[in-house]
Amino acid sequence: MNEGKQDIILKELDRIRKKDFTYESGHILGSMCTQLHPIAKQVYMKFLETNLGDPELFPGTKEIEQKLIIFISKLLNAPTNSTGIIVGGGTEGNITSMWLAKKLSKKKEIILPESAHFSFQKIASLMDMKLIPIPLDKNYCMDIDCVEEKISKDTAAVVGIAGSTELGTIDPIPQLSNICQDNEIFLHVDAAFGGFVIPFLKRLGYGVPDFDFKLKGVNTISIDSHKMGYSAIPLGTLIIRDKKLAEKISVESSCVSSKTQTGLMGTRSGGPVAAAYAVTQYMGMDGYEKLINDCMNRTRYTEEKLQKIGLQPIIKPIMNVVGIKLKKPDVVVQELTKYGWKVNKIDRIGCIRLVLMPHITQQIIDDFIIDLEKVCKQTGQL
Ligand code: 0PR
Repeated sequence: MNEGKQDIILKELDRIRKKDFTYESGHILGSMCTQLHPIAKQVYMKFLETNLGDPELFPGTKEIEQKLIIFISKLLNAPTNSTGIIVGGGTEGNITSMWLAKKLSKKKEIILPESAHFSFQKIASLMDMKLIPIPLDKNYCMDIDCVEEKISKDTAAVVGIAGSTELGTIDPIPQLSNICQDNEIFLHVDAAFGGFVIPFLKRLGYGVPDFDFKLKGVNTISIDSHKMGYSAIPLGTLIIRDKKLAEKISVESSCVSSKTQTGLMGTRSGGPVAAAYAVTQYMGMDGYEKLINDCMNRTRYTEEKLQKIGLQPIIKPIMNVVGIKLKKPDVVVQELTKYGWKVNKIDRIGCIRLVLMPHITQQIIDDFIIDLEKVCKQTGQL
Protein backbone atom coordinates (compact mmCIF):
# COMPACT_ATOMS: atom_id res chain seq x y z
CA MET A 1 0.00 0.00 0.00
CA ASN A 2 1.13 3.56 -0.71
CA GLU A 3 2.18 4.67 2.78
CA GLY A 4 1.96 8.39 2.10
CA LYS A 5 -1.55 8.04 0.76
CA GLN A 6 -2.58 5.78 3.64
CA ASP A 7 -1.30 8.30 6.18
CA ILE A 8 -3.20 11.14 4.55
CA ILE A 9 -6.46 9.16 4.53
CA LEU A 10 -6.08 7.95 8.11
CA LYS A 11 -5.29 11.46 9.32
CA GLU A 12 -8.36 12.82 7.58
CA LEU A 13 -10.58 10.14 9.12
CA ASP A 14 -9.08 10.61 12.60
CA ARG A 15 -9.69 14.34 12.35
CA ILE A 16 -13.34 13.88 11.37
CA ARG A 17 -13.93 11.07 13.88
CA LYS A 18 -12.99 13.51 16.67
CA LYS A 19 -16.35 15.21 16.06
CA ASP A 20 -18.10 12.09 17.40
CA PHE A 21 -19.10 11.55 20.99
CA THR A 22 -17.64 8.39 22.51
CA TYR A 23 -18.97 5.92 25.06
CA GLU A 24 -15.52 5.93 26.62
CA SER A 25 -15.84 9.60 27.62
CA GLY A 26 -19.00 8.73 29.59
CA HIS A 27 -20.84 11.61 27.95
CA ILE A 28 -23.34 9.43 26.08
CA LEU A 29 -26.10 9.03 28.65
CA GLY A 30 -29.19 8.45 26.54
CA SER A 31 -28.13 5.76 24.10
CA MET A 32 -29.20 2.12 24.17
CA CYS A 33 -25.81 1.08 22.79
CA THR A 34 -22.56 0.87 24.70
CA GLN A 35 -18.83 0.33 24.61
CA LEU A 36 -17.83 -2.95 23.02
CA HIS A 37 -16.81 -5.89 25.09
CA PRO A 38 -13.06 -6.31 24.27
CA ILE A 39 -13.58 -9.82 22.85
CA ALA A 40 -16.22 -8.47 20.45
CA LYS A 41 -13.67 -6.12 18.86
CA GLN A 42 -11.11 -8.84 18.41
CA VAL A 43 -13.53 -11.37 16.94
CA TYR A 44 -15.32 -8.84 14.68
CA MET A 45 -12.03 -8.12 12.90
CA LYS A 46 -11.32 -11.84 12.32
CA PHE A 47 -14.67 -12.36 10.57
CA LEU A 48 -14.84 -9.09 8.61
CA GLU A 49 -14.67 -10.73 5.18
CA THR A 50 -17.11 -13.55 5.81
CA ASN A 51 -20.51 -13.42 4.09
CA LEU A 52 -23.47 -15.18 5.68
CA GLY A 53 -25.49 -14.40 2.56
CA ASP A 54 -23.59 -17.24 0.90
CA PRO A 55 -23.32 -19.74 3.75
CA GLU A 56 -21.83 -22.63 1.78
CA LEU A 57 -18.74 -20.53 1.21
CA PHE A 58 -18.53 -19.93 4.96
CA PRO A 59 -19.84 -23.08 6.70
CA GLY A 60 -17.73 -22.32 9.76
CA THR A 61 -19.24 -18.88 10.23
CA LYS A 62 -22.70 -20.37 9.57
CA GLU A 63 -22.06 -22.85 12.39
CA ILE A 64 -21.23 -19.97 14.73
CA GLU A 65 -24.47 -18.25 13.69
CA GLN A 66 -26.40 -21.41 14.64
CA LYS A 67 -24.66 -21.50 18.01
CA LEU A 68 -25.64 -17.87 18.67
CA ILE A 69 -29.25 -18.64 17.72
CA ILE A 70 -29.24 -21.63 20.12
CA PHE A 71 -27.93 -19.45 22.97
CA ILE A 72 -30.63 -16.83 22.37
CA SER A 73 -33.36 -19.46 21.92
CA LYS A 74 -32.48 -20.94 25.32
CA LEU A 75 -32.39 -17.49 26.90
CA LEU A 76 -35.94 -16.92 25.64
CA ASN A 77 -37.22 -20.43 26.51
CA ALA A 78 -37.97 -21.17 22.85
CA PRO A 79 -39.28 -24.67 22.04
CA THR A 80 -37.08 -27.17 20.16
CA ASN A 81 -38.90 -26.66 16.86
CA SER A 82 -38.21 -22.91 16.88
CA THR A 83 -35.83 -21.14 14.54
CA GLY A 84 -33.97 -17.83 14.45
CA ILE A 85 -33.13 -15.22 11.84
CA ILE A 86 -30.20 -12.90 12.34
CA VAL A 87 -31.19 -9.29 11.65
CA GLY A 88 -29.52 -5.89 11.73
CA GLY A 89 -31.32 -4.83 14.93
CA GLY A 90 -34.73 -4.07 16.39
CA THR A 91 -36.05 -2.32 13.29
CA GLU A 92 -35.36 -5.26 11.01
CA GLY A 93 -36.57 -7.70 13.69
CA ASN A 94 -39.93 -5.89 13.84
CA ILE A 95 -40.16 -5.62 10.04
CA THR A 96 -39.43 -9.32 9.59
CA SER A 97 -41.98 -10.35 12.20
CA MET A 98 -44.73 -8.19 10.68
CA TRP A 99 -43.84 -9.48 7.21
CA LEU A 100 -44.44 -12.98 8.55
CA ALA A 101 -47.68 -11.99 10.32
CA LYS A 102 -49.01 -10.38 7.14
CA LYS A 103 -48.08 -13.42 5.03
CA LEU A 104 -49.76 -15.81 7.45
CA SER A 105 -52.96 -13.85 7.98
CA LYS A 106 -53.23 -11.93 4.68
CA LYS A 107 -54.45 -9.09 6.90
CA LYS A 108 -53.11 -5.62 7.51
CA GLU A 109 -53.87 -4.25 10.97
CA ILE A 110 -51.28 -4.17 13.76
CA ILE A 111 -52.50 -3.57 17.32
CA LEU A 112 -49.66 -2.06 19.34
CA PRO A 113 -49.07 0.22 22.34
CA GLU A 114 -48.72 3.99 21.84
CA SER A 115 -45.18 3.58 23.12
CA ALA A 116 -44.13 1.29 20.26
CA HIS A 117 -40.83 2.12 18.57
CA PHE A 118 -41.02 4.29 15.44
CA SER A 119 -39.87 1.33 13.33
CA PHE A 120 -43.57 0.40 13.18
CA GLN A 121 -44.19 3.61 11.21
CA LYS A 122 -41.74 2.27 8.65
CA ILE A 123 -43.57 -1.06 8.65
CA ALA A 124 -46.91 0.65 7.98
CA SER A 125 -45.42 2.61 5.10
CA LEU A 126 -43.32 -0.22 3.64
CA MET A 127 -45.93 -2.98 3.80
CA ASP A 128 -49.09 -0.90 3.50
CA MET A 129 -50.24 -1.93 6.98
CA LYS A 130 -52.35 0.04 9.44
CA LEU A 131 -51.31 0.76 13.02
CA ILE A 132 -54.02 0.58 15.70
CA PRO A 133 -52.51 2.26 18.77
CA ILE A 134 -53.59 1.27 22.26
CA PRO A 135 -53.34 3.92 25.03
CA LEU A 136 -51.08 3.37 27.99
CA ASP A 137 -52.22 2.85 31.58
CA LYS A 138 -50.92 4.83 34.58
CA ASN A 139 -47.76 2.70 34.60
CA TYR A 140 -46.99 3.60 30.97
CA CYS A 141 -47.82 0.04 29.83
CA MET A 142 -50.27 -1.00 27.11
CA ASP A 143 -53.77 -0.75 28.62
CA ILE A 144 -54.84 -4.37 28.44
CA ASP A 145 -58.54 -3.50 28.82
CA CYS A 146 -58.48 -1.72 25.46
CA VAL A 147 -56.91 -4.52 23.41
CA GLU A 148 -59.73 -6.99 22.85
CA GLU A 149 -62.17 -4.36 21.57
CA LYS A 150 -59.69 -3.40 18.82
CA ILE A 151 -59.36 -6.95 17.49
CA SER A 152 -61.22 -7.23 14.20
CA LYS A 153 -61.44 -9.38 11.08
CA ASP A 154 -58.53 -7.28 9.73
CA THR A 155 -56.10 -7.88 12.61
CA ALA A 156 -52.79 -9.32 11.39
CA ALA A 157 -50.89 -9.10 14.68
CA VAL A 158 -50.70 -7.78 18.20
CA VAL A 159 -47.39 -6.35 19.45
CA GLY A 160 -46.25 -6.09 23.06
CA ILE A 161 -43.04 -4.43 24.21
CA ALA A 162 -40.69 -5.95 26.75
CA GLY A 163 -38.48 -2.99 27.58
CA SER A 164 -39.93 0.08 25.92
CA THR A 165 -37.79 2.65 24.16
CA GLU A 166 -39.24 5.49 26.20
CA LEU A 167 -39.14 4.23 29.79
CA GLY A 168 -38.08 0.56 29.73
CA THR A 169 -41.57 -0.62 30.71
CA ILE A 170 -42.88 -4.13 30.09
CA ASP A 171 -46.35 -4.55 28.57
CA PRO A 172 -48.66 -7.19 30.11
CA ILE A 173 -47.41 -9.96 27.80
CA PRO A 174 -49.03 -12.88 29.77
CA GLN A 175 -52.46 -11.29 29.29
CA LEU A 176 -51.70 -10.46 25.64
CA SER A 177 -50.66 -14.07 25.14
CA ASN A 178 -54.03 -15.31 26.47
CA ILE A 179 -55.99 -12.85 24.34
CA CYS A 180 -54.03 -13.79 21.21
CA GLN A 181 -54.42 -17.51 21.84
CA ASP A 182 -58.18 -17.15 22.38
CA ASN A 183 -58.57 -15.11 19.20
CA GLU A 184 -55.94 -17.05 17.18
CA ILE A 185 -53.91 -13.93 16.48
CA PHE A 186 -50.19 -13.62 15.90
CA LEU A 187 -48.31 -12.08 18.85
CA HIS A 188 -44.91 -10.43 18.45
CA VAL A 189 -42.85 -9.31 21.44
CA ASP A 190 -40.41 -6.47 20.82
CA ALA A 191 -37.66 -7.26 23.33
CA ALA A 192 -34.96 -5.40 21.39
CA PHE A 193 -33.84 -3.74 24.61
CA GLY A 194 -35.34 -5.90 27.36
CA GLY A 195 -34.47 -9.33 25.94
CA PHE A 196 -31.02 -9.26 27.50
CA VAL A 197 -32.32 -7.63 30.70
CA ILE A 198 -35.55 -9.30 31.88
CA PRO A 199 -34.22 -12.90 32.15
CA PHE A 200 -31.49 -11.61 34.48
CA LEU A 201 -33.83 -9.37 36.48
CA LYS A 202 -35.77 -12.58 37.13
CA ARG A 203 -32.62 -14.41 38.25
CA LEU A 204 -31.87 -11.46 40.56
CA GLY A 205 -35.29 -11.76 42.17
CA TYR A 206 -37.00 -8.71 40.66
CA GLY A 207 -40.74 -9.27 40.25
CA VAL A 208 -41.04 -8.87 36.48
CA PRO A 209 -43.70 -10.54 34.32
CA ASP A 210 -43.06 -13.38 31.88
CA PHE A 211 -42.46 -12.16 28.34
CA ASP A 212 -40.98 -15.06 26.43
CA PHE A 213 -41.89 -18.38 24.73
CA LYS A 214 -43.01 -19.85 28.07
CA LEU A 215 -46.19 -18.01 27.13
CA LYS A 216 -47.87 -20.17 24.52
CA GLY A 217 -49.42 -17.27 22.60
CA VAL A 218 -46.06 -15.65 21.74
CA ASN A 219 -45.10 -16.30 18.09
CA THR A 220 -41.97 -14.19 17.63
CA ILE A 221 -39.53 -12.24 19.80
CA SER A 222 -36.89 -9.80 18.62
CA ILE A 223 -33.84 -9.19 20.81
CA ASP A 224 -30.73 -7.10 20.16
CA SER A 225 -27.17 -8.08 20.95
CA HIS A 226 -26.08 -4.54 20.08
CA LYS A 227 -28.09 -3.12 22.98
CA MET A 228 -27.89 -4.92 26.34
CA GLY A 229 -26.23 -7.99 24.75
CA TYR A 230 -23.00 -5.96 25.07
CA SER A 231 -21.88 -6.58 21.51
CA ALA A 232 -21.20 -4.90 18.19
CA ILE A 233 -23.59 -3.06 15.86
CA PRO A 234 -25.46 -4.33 13.83
CA LEU A 235 -26.91 -7.38 15.48
CA GLY A 236 -30.35 -8.55 16.48
CA THR A 237 -32.13 -11.90 16.34
CA LEU A 238 -35.74 -12.72 15.56
CA ILE A 239 -36.79 -16.01 17.12
CA ILE A 240 -39.81 -17.71 15.54
CA ARG A 241 -41.69 -20.26 17.65
CA ASP A 242 -42.31 -22.71 14.80
CA LYS A 243 -39.59 -23.18 12.20
CA LYS A 244 -42.15 -24.20 9.56
CA LEU A 245 -43.51 -20.65 9.59
CA ALA A 246 -40.16 -19.24 8.45
CA GLU A 247 -40.80 -20.79 5.00
CA LYS A 248 -43.40 -18.07 4.48
CA ILE A 249 -40.63 -15.49 4.29
CA SER A 250 -38.16 -17.60 2.31
CA VAL A 251 -37.38 -17.19 -1.35
CA GLU A 252 -35.40 -19.33 -3.80
CA SER A 253 -31.88 -17.99 -4.04
CA SER A 254 -30.51 -19.42 -7.27
CA CYS A 255 -27.32 -17.38 -7.57
CA VAL A 256 -25.91 -18.22 -4.12
CA SER A 257 -24.91 -21.62 -2.83
CA SER A 258 -27.94 -22.18 -0.58
CA LYS A 259 -31.27 -23.11 -2.19
CA THR A 260 -33.34 -20.59 -0.28
CA GLN A 261 -32.77 -17.44 1.72
CA THR A 262 -34.96 -16.45 4.65
CA GLY A 263 -35.46 -12.89 5.81
CA LEU A 264 -34.59 -9.49 4.38
CA MET A 265 -30.84 -9.30 4.13
CA GLY A 266 -28.72 -10.75 1.34
CA THR A 267 -25.00 -10.23 1.63
CA ARG A 268 -24.12 -9.67 5.28
CA SER A 269 -20.99 -9.85 7.36
CA GLY A 270 -20.33 -12.65 9.82
CA GLY A 271 -18.35 -10.12 11.93
CA PRO A 272 -21.15 -8.98 14.25
CA VAL A 273 -22.50 -12.54 14.50
CA ALA A 274 -19.19 -14.06 15.59
CA ALA A 275 -18.59 -11.10 17.94
CA ALA A 276 -22.01 -11.53 19.58
CA TYR A 277 -21.47 -15.27 19.99
CA ALA A 278 -18.03 -14.69 21.54
CA VAL A 279 -19.51 -12.21 24.03
CA THR A 280 -22.25 -14.67 25.08
CA GLN A 281 -19.58 -17.32 25.71
CA TYR A 282 -17.32 -14.95 27.61
CA MET A 283 -20.12 -13.55 29.73
CA GLY A 284 -22.25 -16.67 30.26
CA MET A 285 -25.47 -16.39 32.26
CA ASP A 286 -23.56 -15.37 35.40
CA GLY A 287 -21.67 -12.61 33.58
CA TYR A 288 -24.88 -11.09 32.20
CA GLU A 289 -26.53 -11.38 35.62
CA LYS A 290 -23.69 -9.39 37.15
CA LEU A 291 -23.82 -6.81 34.36
CA ILE A 292 -27.55 -6.27 34.87
CA ASN A 293 -27.10 -6.12 38.64
CA ASP A 294 -24.44 -3.41 38.20
CA CYS A 295 -26.66 -1.43 35.79
CA MET A 296 -29.61 -1.69 38.19
CA ASN A 297 -27.47 -0.54 41.13
CA ARG A 298 -26.45 2.53 39.16
CA THR A 299 -30.08 3.08 38.18
CA ARG A 300 -31.05 3.15 41.89
CA TYR A 301 -28.10 5.45 42.59
CA THR A 302 -29.29 7.83 39.84
CA GLU A 303 -32.82 7.83 41.28
CA GLU A 304 -31.46 8.78 44.71
CA LYS A 305 -29.25 11.54 43.32
CA LEU A 306 -32.17 12.96 41.31
CA GLN A 307 -34.37 13.02 44.38
CA LYS A 308 -31.67 14.88 46.31
CA ILE A 309 -31.74 17.73 43.77
CA GLY A 310 -35.55 17.79 43.71
CA LEU A 311 -36.22 15.84 40.52
CA GLN A 312 -38.30 12.67 40.28
CA PRO A 313 -38.26 9.84 37.77
CA ILE A 314 -41.61 9.63 35.94
CA ILE A 315 -42.08 6.05 37.17
CA LYS A 316 -40.04 3.79 39.39
CA PRO A 317 -37.59 2.37 36.81
CA ILE A 318 -38.35 -1.22 35.82
CA MET A 319 -34.98 -1.65 34.16
CA ASN A 320 -31.97 0.58 33.59
CA VAL A 321 -33.93 3.40 31.92
CA VAL A 322 -34.87 6.56 33.81
CA GLY A 323 -37.33 9.15 32.48
CA ILE A 324 -37.25 12.59 34.10
CA LYS A 325 -40.29 14.79 33.53
CA LEU A 326 -39.38 18.42 32.84
CA LYS A 327 -41.24 21.54 31.83
CA LYS A 328 -38.92 22.21 28.92
CA PRO A 329 -37.05 19.03 27.99
CA ASP A 330 -35.81 20.50 24.66
CA VAL A 331 -34.13 23.42 26.41
CA VAL A 332 -32.57 21.16 29.03
CA VAL A 333 -31.21 18.81 26.34
CA GLN A 334 -29.76 21.79 24.45
CA GLU A 335 -28.12 23.23 27.55
CA LEU A 336 -26.75 19.86 28.65
CA THR A 337 -25.14 19.50 25.23
CA LYS A 338 -23.19 22.70 25.97
CA TYR A 339 -21.75 20.94 29.03
CA GLY A 340 -20.84 17.97 26.79
CA TRP A 341 -23.68 15.61 27.84
CA LYS A 342 -25.81 13.72 25.33
CA VAL A 343 -29.19 12.69 26.70
CA ASN A 344 -32.31 11.89 24.68
CA LYS A 345 -35.64 13.62 24.93
CA ILE A 346 -38.93 11.80 24.62
CA ASP A 347 -41.35 14.29 23.09
CA ARG A 348 -44.47 12.17 23.59
CA ILE A 349 -44.06 12.24 27.37
CA GLY A 350 -42.17 15.51 27.73
CA CYS A 351 -39.18 14.01 29.47
CA ILE A 352 -35.50 13.33 29.12
CA ARG A 353 -34.31 9.73 29.09
CA LEU A 354 -31.18 8.37 30.72
CA VAL A 355 -30.10 4.81 29.94
CA LEU A 356 -27.74 3.37 32.53
CA MET A 357 -25.71 1.32 30.07
CA PRO A 358 -22.58 -0.56 31.21
CA HIS A 359 -20.29 2.37 30.35
CA ILE A 360 -22.00 4.71 32.85
CA THR A 361 -20.04 4.69 36.12
CA GLN A 362 -20.99 6.18 39.49
CA GLN A 363 -18.47 8.98 38.91
CA ILE A 364 -20.16 9.89 35.62
CA ILE A 365 -23.54 10.04 37.37
CA ASP A 366 -22.10 12.30 40.08
CA ASP A 367 -20.62 14.67 37.48
CA PHE A 368 -23.79 14.65 35.39
CA ILE A 369 -26.10 15.41 38.32
CA ILE A 370 -24.04 18.50 39.21
CA ASP A 371 -24.48 19.85 35.66
CA LEU A 372 -28.14 18.78 35.47
CA GLU A 373 -28.90 20.72 38.67
CA LYS A 374 -27.13 23.81 37.27
CA VAL A 375 -29.03 23.58 33.97
CA CYS A 376 -32.37 23.03 35.69
CA LYS A 377 -31.81 26.07 37.91
CA GLN A 378 -30.69 28.24 34.97
CA THR A 379 -33.74 27.25 32.91
CA GLY A 380 -36.27 27.58 35.73
CA GLN A 381 -37.05 23.88 36.08
CA LEU A 382 -36.03 23.84 39.72
N1 0PR B 1 -37.54 -1.71 19.50
C1 0PR B 1 -37.24 -1.07 20.63
C2 0PR B 1 -38.00 -1.37 21.88
C3 0PR B 1 -36.21 -0.11 20.64
O1 0PR B 1 -35.93 0.55 21.76
C4 0PR B 1 -35.50 0.14 19.44
C5 0PR B 1 -34.41 1.16 19.38
C6 0PR B 1 -35.86 -0.58 18.29
C7 0PR B 1 -36.89 -1.51 18.35
C8 0PR B 1 -35.13 -0.39 17.00
O2 0PR B 1 -33.84 -0.88 17.12
P1 0PR B 1 -32.68 -0.50 16.11
O3 0PR B 1 -32.44 0.97 16.25
O4 0PR B 1 -31.55 -1.37 16.55
O5 0PR B 1 -33.14 -0.87 14.75
N2 0PR B 1 -34.28 2.00 20.47
C9 0PR B 1 -33.32 3.07 20.56
C10 0PR B 1 -34.05 4.40 20.32
O6 0PR B 1 -34.64 4.60 19.25
C11 0PR B 1 -32.20 2.94 19.61
C12 0PR B 1 -31.06 3.81 19.92
C13 0PR B 1 -29.83 3.28 20.08
C14 0PR B 1 -31.17 5.21 19.98
C15 0PR B 1 -28.73 4.06 20.27
C16 0PR B 1 -30.08 6.01 20.21
C17 0PR B 1 -28.86 5.44 20.34
O7 0PR B 1 -27.76 6.21 20.52
O8 0PR B 1 -34.06 5.20 21.24
